[in-house]
Amino acid sequence: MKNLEIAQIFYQIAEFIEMNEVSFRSRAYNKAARVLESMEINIEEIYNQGGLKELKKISGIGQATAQKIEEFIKTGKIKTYQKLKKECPVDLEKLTAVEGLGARKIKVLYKELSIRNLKDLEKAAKTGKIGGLEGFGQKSETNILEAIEFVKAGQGRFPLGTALSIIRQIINKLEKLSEVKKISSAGSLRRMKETIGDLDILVISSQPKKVMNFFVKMPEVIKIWAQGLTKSSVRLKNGLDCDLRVVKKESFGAALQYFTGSKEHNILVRKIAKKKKLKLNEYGVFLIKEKTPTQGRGPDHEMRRERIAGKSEKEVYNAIGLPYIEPELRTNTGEIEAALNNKLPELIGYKDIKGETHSHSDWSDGDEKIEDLAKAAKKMGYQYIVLTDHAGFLKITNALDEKRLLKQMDEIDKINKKLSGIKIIKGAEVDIKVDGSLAIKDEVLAKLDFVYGAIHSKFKMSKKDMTQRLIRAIENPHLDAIAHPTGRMIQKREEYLLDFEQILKVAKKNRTALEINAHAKRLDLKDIYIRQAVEMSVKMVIGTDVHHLSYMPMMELGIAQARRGWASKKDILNTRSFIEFIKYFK
Ligand code: DGT
Ligand code: CA
Ligand code: CA
Repeated sequence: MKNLEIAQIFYQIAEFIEMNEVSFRSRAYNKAARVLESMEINIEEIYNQGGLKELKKISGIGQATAQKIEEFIKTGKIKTYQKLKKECPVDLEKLTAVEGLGARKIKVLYKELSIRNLKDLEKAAKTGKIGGLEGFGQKSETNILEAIEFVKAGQGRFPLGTALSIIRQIINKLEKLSEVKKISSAGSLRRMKETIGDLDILVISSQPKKVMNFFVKMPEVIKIWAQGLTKSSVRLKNGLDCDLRVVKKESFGAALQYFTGSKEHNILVRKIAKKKKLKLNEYGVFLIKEKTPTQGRGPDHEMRRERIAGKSEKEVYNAIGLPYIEPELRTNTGEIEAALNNKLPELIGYKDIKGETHSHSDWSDGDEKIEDLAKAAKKMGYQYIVLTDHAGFLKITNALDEKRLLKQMDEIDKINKKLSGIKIIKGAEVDIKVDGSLAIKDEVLAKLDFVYGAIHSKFKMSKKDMTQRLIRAIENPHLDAIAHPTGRMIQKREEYLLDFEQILKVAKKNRTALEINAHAKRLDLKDIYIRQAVEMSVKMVIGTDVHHLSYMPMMELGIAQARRGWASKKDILNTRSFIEFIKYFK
């Protein structure tokens, strides 16, 4: 639970440091934050077991960051952070949420225009004061205004990755109570939606009072909105709300169906039940029988209800004449029609992935050695990992040029000889230049087994030009896949303008795959695009964009994304074995 809080503080310390001195010291905090953010294990447990020493053993955590973690666990705060925050004249947290604004630019804005917060920033951008400042181009103002709108729109919702690790820790605790007979998440989180408004949990228990008491007293609860025997609602430390509902065994499936939503899906499902003269609610599916007039006179005197389903979700769906519908599909975008016609897709499963397709080592901007990446991939149960260090011209990613790429290929050969049970595939993530050409020469690209093309510069282009840029890249015979194809960052940066259908057509013709980037901050492609790709039989790969070992488990988020886009195993190329994968891209 504390992992995310500490990560958040570390990110901010990094910004504060940069604001003050623009030093490399901030890197250590960013790195540690990234590790904490994606760690599955509770950092507090690690500390309790082995103290400072154990903390420092975690790759990416050093002396300074370990000490701060210790301080936070012991005292609930980090003094350095509080001091920096107090000294800092601006609301750095809010301002850095605006895409394109980092500590350096914020410093300029403060010095020149006394901008302290979002409101100041919006005003300055609207009155045209920012354009001429150092480091700000002509279009900065419109970009800033758009970005502010984007930040405002996303407020109050949490990224799925964050919400998942929080709910798992809560479910873990509740599950251990002997009073809890069964437990499940529900709501948008169970549907694996990209962003989560609040958490919903259902349990079966015959002692709801005890369960609810435990729930509202958990240390991560900062506010109790409501406490009852069937529903309690709390706010957690990180600002997320959580609802817990206790239901009866015979209603569990019906409640799960109801509280998983989506609301739109439920409305349609209920209509279908109605047509069959059935009543569906959170307690079950009921047959409604007319009573004879002599049979009593209560409020429901002419109706009599008989429960025909409710225990499991499957039972509920089946009772109204539908097959079970996976939660990720429950959006009322055609899934019920498909279910009625027996045309539901057989979704890719969470265990179907056989290799990581997107990884960066310390040769470019990753934190890990190639060998360690391979070992971690093996631990994930994969057969292969594609090493795709940045290649091209981007300095901030420490991109490889042709010479270093060739050297790296030799290195991979050596490591592959040494390792067993895992294969490193030679790849690269090559910058796509403004004109659509690739930043690495063809003869070197030809030596690679897998080439991602990616747009990392000049995002603001007209739809026509950007589409043309990508098409030209796709038409390069050495390019195998487009990485994070739309460029969006969740709650941070909107996708660039693109004629996506056109891209799909050209991709199909050239047998070029599209990546579903599984990184929690990207999830790019979006579900609607995945569905279009599936319909047009354009193949995809899922990659987590590993920069640190802790990214690898984010594969789950990418698979969820694929499932919400109706993708089957056959649509996703890294469900294939090593040999089949290599063969496809030959
Ligand atoms: P969120 O929390 O905004 O990310 O989205 P959900 O889907 O988790 O929504 P939430 O937490 O308000 O409610 C959980 C589920 O309960 C929702 O997906 C469907 C069901 N539900 C809630 N309110 C209604 C309602 O007024 N009508 C229907 N049919 N279902 C509802
Ligand atoms: Ca919810
Ligand atoms: Ca809720």
